Amino acid sequence: MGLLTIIRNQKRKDKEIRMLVLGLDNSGKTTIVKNMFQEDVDGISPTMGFQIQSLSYRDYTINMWDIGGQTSLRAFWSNYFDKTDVVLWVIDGVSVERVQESYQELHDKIIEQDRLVGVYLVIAINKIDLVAKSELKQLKDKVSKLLSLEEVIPERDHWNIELVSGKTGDGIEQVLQWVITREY
Ligand SMILES: Nc1nc2c(ncn2[C@@H]2O[C@H](COP(=O)(O)OP(=O)(O)OP(=O)(O)O)[C@@H](O)[C@H]2O)c(=O)[nH]1
Ligand SMILES: [Mg+2]
Repeated sequence: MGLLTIIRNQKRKDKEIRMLVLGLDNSGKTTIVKNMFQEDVDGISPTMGFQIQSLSYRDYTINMWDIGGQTSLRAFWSNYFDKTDVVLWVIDGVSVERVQESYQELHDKIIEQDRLVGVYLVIAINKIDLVAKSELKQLKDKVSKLLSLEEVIPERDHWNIELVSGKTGDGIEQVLQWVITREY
């Protein structure tokens, strides 16, 4: 292998991003990931373990780890933490009664984990196809206030909140765009 090839390969390797897709069961993680791959988003079953898929996006390869969110599976999340660059935390935007549970799990299982210090965090408020357009801003404000990320993650460029729909694909481009414009 020539030197140029080695350098080129190294560069390509450097552009790999490891992203964990986490959040409560039924929040829509698998649906969002399938949408990113332009796969059929109907008839998806709960994820019992995990699935890895690599997405080529612009110059990057995003290795996405879609992990089951059921209560019994959450104890295993930490098995996947090593070398993580980004956590995509998915919240069901229409399941108001579970937003508090989501907040609690985000805190306990992600933000307070020493092994995830410095990792970028993107929150996807999902299922916005079920929310009236006129209520979207209010929804985002409400979730942002509840999460109060500016208090726990002082670096403002380390977290972001987007409104998305895994069904229609709305907002997903913005999530990916944000992810690839971080510093790795
Ligand atoms: N209307 C609507 N439904 C959605 C959306 N995203 C997911 N769903 C539905 O929500 C349910 C759960 O979706 P999944 O993608 O399986 O959720 P998950 O977070 O992967 O769940 P676990 O694998 O159990 O952790 C399914 O019935 C999806 O069709 C969305 O953007 N809009
Ligand atoms: Mg799933």
